[in-house]
Amino acid sequence: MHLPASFALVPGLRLSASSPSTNAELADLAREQGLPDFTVLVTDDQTAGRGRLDRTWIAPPGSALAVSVLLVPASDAGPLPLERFGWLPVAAGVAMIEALSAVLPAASLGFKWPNDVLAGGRKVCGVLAELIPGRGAVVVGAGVNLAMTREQLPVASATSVAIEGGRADPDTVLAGYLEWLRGLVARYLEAGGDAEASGLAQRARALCATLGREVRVELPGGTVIEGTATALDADARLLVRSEDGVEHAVAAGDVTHARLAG
Ligand code: BT5
Repeated sequence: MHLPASFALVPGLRLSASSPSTNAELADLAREQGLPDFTVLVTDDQTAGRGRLDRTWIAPPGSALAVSVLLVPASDAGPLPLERFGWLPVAAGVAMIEALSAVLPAASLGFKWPNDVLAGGRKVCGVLAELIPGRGAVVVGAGVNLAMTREQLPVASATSVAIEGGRADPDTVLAGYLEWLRGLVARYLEAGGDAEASGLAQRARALCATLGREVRVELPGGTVIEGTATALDADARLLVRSEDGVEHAVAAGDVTHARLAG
């Protein structure tokens, strides 16, 4: 892969011909070597990609980018408190949407809370944030389908930049993503982990296709909540108001959007 703009932004970028999982590989390196903040590992051939909750992320070689970024979030006030880490994968989703808007119509892009970037209502990118316990660090991984053809789609709910009619250029998307992610996270930390003050919350709300929708949320334990997604709270949790008027704050779960009427 030829990635001049990405290397110009992140000179230490680690480009791998192949990796089982860029998240797993970067987390191992960080544990062994204590890598600096914003170390980036990229490949276009990920052979054992991970999704959330032991699910798999599948992309044939050359059809998609797998990019993982090590974040060690801290400001003058000290390390970012763990409960504020929830905004980091949201920042990754926002950054990917901003990057993809260089190659696809911005109006077709949005994200399904917490981690699916959608193009034309289908999943073009998934984000997986994995904490490195005891280090105050997190690996934020994103898989984005670029040149993937219809025949290569792993599931019917997926799409790619090429299928949506966009220019599937890895360097444009990667450099845009890294630049946006670095900027969004820096502003978030400068604001002391206050997503409203940094502007991240407003941007996320504007791009979140989940807010205002009727949703079904399956929590990791299997409990299901149905209701209206009303807001993102100060820790990036999704607030869902069920029919009985109770507001539930959801930190992790699988969201299904009900179809819009009409
Ligand atoms: C995710 O999980 O969407 C997170 C995916 C994160 C992948 C990146 S790639 C770089 C880094 N290294 C890793 O090992 N992982 C990260 P989840 O919400 O659990 O969604 C997983 C589900 O998405 C699967 O069960 C499939 O239904 C679907 N899926 C799998 N591959 C896909 C693809 N290429 N495009 C769209 N959907 C896919």
